[in-house]
Amino acid sequence: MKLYYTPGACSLAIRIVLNELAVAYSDEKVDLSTKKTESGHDFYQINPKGSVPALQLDDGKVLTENSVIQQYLADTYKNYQLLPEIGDAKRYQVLIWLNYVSTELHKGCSPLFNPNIPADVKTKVFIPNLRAKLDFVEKQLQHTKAYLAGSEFTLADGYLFTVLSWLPHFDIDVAAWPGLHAFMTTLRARPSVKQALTQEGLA
Ligand SMILES: N[C@@H](CCC(=O)N[C@@H](CS)C(=O)NCC(=O)O)C(=O)O
Repeated sequence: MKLYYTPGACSLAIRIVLNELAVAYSDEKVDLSTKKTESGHDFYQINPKGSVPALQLDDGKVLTENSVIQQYLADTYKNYQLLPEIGDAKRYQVLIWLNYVSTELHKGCSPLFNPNIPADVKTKVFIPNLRAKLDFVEKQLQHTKAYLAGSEFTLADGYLFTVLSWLPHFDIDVAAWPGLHAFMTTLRARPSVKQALTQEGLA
């Protein structure tokens, strides 16, 4: 397997899962501004959407879409802690949070990275919107006292860690939410996360 990634981007969530599974994989960096891979290939030939993550399987097929790649990995390697098996009601709690991180938090951050959106629109619209969603996640973490879907680390948590790690770019201090702050401290100490940060030069 080969992970196409950009350091610190949402592809970090896939690397955390790969590290949790302790499976062998290679990786290649993608420059999102030029859409070139580190070895000089046109990234659009690998993922026509031009976005990371992309996971190339050993048979050459390429999987895209972060939460789908995560489900593929957990299901393929039968890691029922990361994602409980079909038929287990807990699976859907994990998927609810995985989807929430993807569609509300990750995509709530995307406009804040967009240099074409005026600063006052970000301040008046997108930042308050994101803060409200972080308030919601804070309530959940206060409730579980641990991870998004309960007392066990699941797929949704590595993805949440990845998205929360972007907050300093928007001058949002995670310390304002005690549950999120504690979550970040716990995750930073987790071997799969530590390894991922080192692999991407972010430790
Ligand atoms: N729908 C995709 C979106 C992934 C995404 O937004 N990736 C960002 C990096 S975090 C990216 O590659 N942006 C550059 C672009 O889309 O051109 C997914 O869920 O995997």
